[in-house]
Amino acid sequence: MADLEQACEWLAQATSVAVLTGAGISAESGIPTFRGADGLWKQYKAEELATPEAFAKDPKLVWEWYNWRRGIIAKAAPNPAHKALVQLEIRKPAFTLITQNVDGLHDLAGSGKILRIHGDIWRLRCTVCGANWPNRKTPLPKIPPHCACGGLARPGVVWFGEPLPDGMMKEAEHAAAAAQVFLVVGTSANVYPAASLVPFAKQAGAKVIEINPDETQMSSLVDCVLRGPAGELLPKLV
Ligand code: BV8
Ligand code: ZN
Repeated sequence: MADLEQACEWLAQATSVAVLTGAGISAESGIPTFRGADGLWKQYKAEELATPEAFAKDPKLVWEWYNWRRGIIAKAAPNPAHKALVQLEIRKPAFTLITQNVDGLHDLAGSGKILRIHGDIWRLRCTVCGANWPNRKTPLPKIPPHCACGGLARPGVVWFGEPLPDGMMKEAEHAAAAAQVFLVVGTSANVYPAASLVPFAKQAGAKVIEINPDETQMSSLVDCVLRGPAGELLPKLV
C-alpha cells in the first residue's frame, strides 16, 4: 500500500505531469498487446509486418493485418485507465499524454493534449501524392485501399525503421523534462526512441511511476512501481 500512497502524494503535489502509454493500457478494452500471448497475428510478429519492407513486398498481407486490428479496435471502448487520464488532464495545469498506441482510445475517452508518436490506425496516407485522410471504415471495402489519385494507400502509422513524425520527439522530450511526475503505463519499454523518454524524465528530475502488472526494461530505473492492471490502479491514483 505504501507505494500507492507515495505515488498519490507525488501526483497530488505536482502541477506538471506527463504520461507515456503503451498497448497495456488498452488490454482491458480487449485489444491484444504486442508482446502478450495474444499479440501474434497468423504467427507473424508485429516487427515483421509493421515495416516498409513488408509493405513493399506484400501490401495486401499488411493491409489484412491492419484491417483485422481495426476490426478489433472498432468494437473496443476506453476503459477506466483511459478515463482516469482524462480526469488527470483536467486537474493538472500542465499535462501531456504521449502514446505509442495507434488505436485512438485516448481520443475516444476525451483526452486533449495527446502526442501520437507512432501515428493513428484510423488515418490513411497516399504512397504517391502524400495525401493523408481519416478513414474509420471496418472492414475496409477494398484491400489494399487506394487514394483518389490512384496511388496505393498505407496506414497512417510509423513503421519500424521509419522516423517519428517531425518534431514529435522534441515535443515529447520537452513535456518529459518539464514534468514533476512522469507516469509510465502499460508499456514494456522495448521500442525506441519512445522508451528513451523514461530515463530522460528521470534525469530531468521527475518522479517516475510505472504502472504494469509485469516487470519491464525500466522497472529498475523508476522511483515507484505499481504492479497491477492500469484499469484498477490509475483510478485509485487519480
Ligand atoms: C526509428 C506503430 C530511426 C505501428 C510501432 C535502439 C535500440 C534498439 C532498437 C532501436 C533503437 N533505435 C531504433 C531501433 C529500432 C526500432 C526499435 O526500437 N526496435 C525494437 C523492437 C528493438 N525503432 C524504430 O524503428 C523507430 N524508428 O528508430 O527510426 C530513423 C531515424 C531517421 C531516419 C530513419 C529511421 C520506430 C518505432 C515505431 C514502430 N511502430 N507502432 C503499429 O502499431 O502497427 S511500435 C509498437 O510496438 C507500439 O506502438 C509500441 O511502441 C510497441 C509495442 O510496445 P508496447 O506498447 O509497450 O506493448 P508490449 O506488448 O510490448 O507491452 C505491453 C505491456 O503492457 C507489457 O509490459 C505488459 O506487461 C503490460 N500490460 C498488459 N496488460 C496490462 C499492462 N499494463 C497495464 N495494465 C494492463 N491491464
Ligand atoms: Zn494520392
